[in-house]
Amino acid sequence: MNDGDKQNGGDNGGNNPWMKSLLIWVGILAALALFVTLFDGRTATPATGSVAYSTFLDKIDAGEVKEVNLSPGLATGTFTDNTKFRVNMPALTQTVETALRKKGVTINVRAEESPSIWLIMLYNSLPFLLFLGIAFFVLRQMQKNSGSGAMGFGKSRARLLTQKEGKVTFDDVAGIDEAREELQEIVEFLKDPTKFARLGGKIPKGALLVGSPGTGKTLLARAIAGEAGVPFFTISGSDFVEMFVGVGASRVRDMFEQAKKSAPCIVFIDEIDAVGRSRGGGIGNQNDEREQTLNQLLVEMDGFEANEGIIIIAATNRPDVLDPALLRPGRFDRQVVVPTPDIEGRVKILQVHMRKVPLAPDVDPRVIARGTPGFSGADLANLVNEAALLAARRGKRLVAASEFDEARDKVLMGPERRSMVMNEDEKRMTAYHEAGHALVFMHEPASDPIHKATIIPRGRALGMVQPLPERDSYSYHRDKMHANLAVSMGGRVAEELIFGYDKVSSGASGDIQQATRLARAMVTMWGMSDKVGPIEHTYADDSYLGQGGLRNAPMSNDTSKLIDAEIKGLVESGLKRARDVLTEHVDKLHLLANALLEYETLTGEEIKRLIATGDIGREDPAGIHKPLPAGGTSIPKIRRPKPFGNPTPQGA
Ligand code: NHX
Ligand code: ZN
Repeated sequence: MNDGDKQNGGDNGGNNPWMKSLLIWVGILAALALFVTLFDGRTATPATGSVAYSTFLDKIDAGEVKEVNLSPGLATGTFTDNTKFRVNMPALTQTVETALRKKGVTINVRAEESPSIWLIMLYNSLPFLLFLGIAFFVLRQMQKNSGSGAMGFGKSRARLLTQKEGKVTFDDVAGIDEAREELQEIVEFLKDPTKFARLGGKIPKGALLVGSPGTGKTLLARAIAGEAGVPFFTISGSDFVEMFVGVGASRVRDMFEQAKKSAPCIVFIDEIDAVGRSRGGGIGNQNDEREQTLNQLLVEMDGFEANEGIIIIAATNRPDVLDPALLRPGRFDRQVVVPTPDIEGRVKILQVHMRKVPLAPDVDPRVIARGTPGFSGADLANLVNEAALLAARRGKRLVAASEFDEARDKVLMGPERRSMVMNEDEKRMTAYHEAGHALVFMHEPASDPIHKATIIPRGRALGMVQPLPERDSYSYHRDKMHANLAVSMGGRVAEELIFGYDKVSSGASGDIQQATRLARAMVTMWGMSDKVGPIEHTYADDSYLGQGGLRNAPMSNDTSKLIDAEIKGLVESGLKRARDVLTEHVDKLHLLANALLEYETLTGEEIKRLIATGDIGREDPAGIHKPLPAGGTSIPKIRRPKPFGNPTPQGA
């Protein structure tokens, strides 16, 4: 599903030249200020022809001064030999004047040179102008950032999606059939409101799409608009939130006004939790503002008549934090869960995205879907894109299964680290560790089949064995749990068996963590320990199921000890099962480890064949898989039975 192509409206400023000219003007003003300061007569010092005051006095007494022009602080004039002079004067000029009078020198007095009134005004208003300029600049910037520059502060930033901006229909929405059907009804309402009104039915005012990120909420909303053929306004909850109290509320008001003008229409509010959080939490400005915005939203939703033809669709991935008032009938009275797709859903989603990609014949969407449990629509879109990019980089014309495989590993675990320097001993250790996992897999019928085993480092792991579940499983049984405990321990046991007690490595930490979590969940959540009984002790963290969160239940010391003992017992029973298998089949362990050292990656089928016949049955044993060229693994062209697996290093 092609989620997240939210539209960006047309406004992208376009006012840069304007901004530039403003900057230029500010610059000119600053230069002018400097100029005026520099050339102001009062601060200038006379340079040429200047004489000392004492010399000037001597010249007067000697009768050598012909004419003097007096101005405050300065005297200029000519001596009797017709040379010009300039002299700085003290404030009191009385003595000089008396002396000059005595000698009969012509005295001109010049009024203080006053700059023009305009210059003074300019000079005095410069700081103010500068400030004004900057304020203007900042304001414009703010307005621009707040979306449509032409509009005011309190205007809604809802954008109208028109048909030509990539029309989406329900055909583009795959893998979430229930959600789609639920919303198809809304399309019916919009197409023929009277049909429902006639029987006294009220068209719902709002629907809330609830689902994890990337599951296709936005896409679904756009599909409704595309199908109904009505205007579709889209806005994000965070668009309402502003620093200033009241702005958000006024935006809500404006948005509804806009919507009413183009009714029937759909208003889509993405990430509504940004405004719709439960009220009354903290204190402060930010909170006041959000509350007012939310109140306004509630008021507006109550305000329009049900048959006016405006339907509000909101999306969130946190329905738990929403204010209960929003969920009341008459507002968002329909909640549509958009789940992460199941295996069938993933197949359909992959098919949608693969439409645009030239595929090699060995690509089977179902196989990819099997290997990607928990992927959302957006994750799958990303996977297809990564595979296409990879194929392009390898210079291929078609995107093959090997590219999808590599893309998936890359998305889940990071890129391969072929450049990682590993010495022979480390390689051998890794090979035996993975061979240990693989061999236990083969001898535990309840475990998933193997997709592949590899000793090519990727992400944090030096090597891994990937299982490939046949289907998404919704329940998980005791036999499989025990099998997985044994499989997890297989790596560690193989290390110990081959290299000795003292040579066991630290690398099994991931395996140990996985086994411990599984065992803890078995004891404290699933009632799989006879001694503890079917009692929930959710003191344990339940991250094994990916739900996170730590809850506390009171528990006695004895219970706590018992639980720990039972967990230990379970993990150790896995250890024993692994040890039994690997001791009995050491020959196969060597065989597998050596094959891994030689080929680096083996498929599940190859491992099976190797154990059964002593040969992996590869068409070109020396070719395709030998020291690989930069660019990555190419999986050999044999029929691959059960490719792909899940993200954990060894599986379990
Ligand atoms: C290290 N890494 O840290 C090196 C680089 C024992 C052959 N010194 O069990 O790679 O030792 O079956 C999830 C994913 C720990 C959790 C990766 C926890 C990696 C992986 C450390 C193989 N395969 N261990 C494994 C491994 C290591 C580690 C993880 C994890 C090794 C083992 C990592
Ligand atoms: Zn391991």
